[in-house]
Amino acid sequence: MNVTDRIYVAGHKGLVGSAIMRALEQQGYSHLITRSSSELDLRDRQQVDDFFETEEIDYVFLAAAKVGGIAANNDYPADFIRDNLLIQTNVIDAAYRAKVQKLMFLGSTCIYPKYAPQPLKEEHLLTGELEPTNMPYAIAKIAGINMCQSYNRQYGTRFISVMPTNLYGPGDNFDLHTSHVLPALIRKFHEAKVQNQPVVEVWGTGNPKREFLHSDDLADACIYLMKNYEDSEIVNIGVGEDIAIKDLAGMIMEIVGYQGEISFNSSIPDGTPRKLVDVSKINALGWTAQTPLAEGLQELYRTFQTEFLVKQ
Ligand code: GFB
Repeated sequence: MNVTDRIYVAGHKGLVGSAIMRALEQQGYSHLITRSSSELDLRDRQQVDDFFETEEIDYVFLAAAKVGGIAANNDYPADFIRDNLLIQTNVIDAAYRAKVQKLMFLGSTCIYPKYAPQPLKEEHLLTGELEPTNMPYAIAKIAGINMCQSYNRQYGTRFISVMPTNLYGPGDNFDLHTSHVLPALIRKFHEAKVQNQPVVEVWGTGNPKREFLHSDDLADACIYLMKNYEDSEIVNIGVGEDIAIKDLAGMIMEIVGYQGEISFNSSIPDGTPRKLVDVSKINALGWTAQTPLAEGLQELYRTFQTEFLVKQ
């Protein structure tokens, strides 16, 4: 990938896409192509075909997707499977027909089987039952990975797929119903502090474990793999360490400076018990995550204050 190549970042306003944009800009890439969803509806095949026909794109980061936390996945299953299947099918197929040099598809570690052995190795995909709360999302993402592999096999394309662990960073979603756990807890503890609430509710039992990767680290890994990885097999992107939700709540409580109590609402699902990724493959390829969780959480709290609170 040369600095003058024409690079399309699909989903450039999202958590992942915006991080990839920042990293590409910093590294001097000068032909970045973007479209907002109002300019180009990726669910519309004709619009996507017209866009690829006119733009002469060399590289694609396919970071456009409908995403959300455990509640959003559970409540909007039809939207998650339909929108993701449409977006990825349209973009992958148009990229093939427009002869782009290379495309990266973003999977997720939440599409591994619910009870896969830990740490999750790339070969564990499709070896067991999925987590019910996000099965529609997982089935769409698995279809996307298989579509890239099938196109490579039949058409000789260079489409690669990566499996990021749970992400956080600038541009995160702080909506309490649709967000992931990190932004949700930052907002809940902050609001409880300023409103002097005695108790903060954390969903589930607090026992599930999750691994968290800063979106800037993910972007760095994606660009690194776009330049250095050619295989059809998926690659995990993570830090290789996880934390129980109850310990995470304790860390966030301290960062925010909240001094009340935590209550666990076990009537809300825990989701997958654990999804620690095995990062030995990406480490062996020459990439390692850099941002420690404590540092990233402090930054996310600042992001919440500067990006979210000021708009309230
Ligand atoms: O981040 P999260 O929504 O996504 O939840 P998943 C992680 C864990 O935190 C779950 C618990 O066990 C939640 O029950 N949790 C505790 C909370 N308090 C809260 C809260 O206030 N808000 C939220 N959201 N969670 C998603 C998938 O699963 O992971 C998506 O559903 C996606 O498809 C994403 O791939 C990476 O890790 O459970």
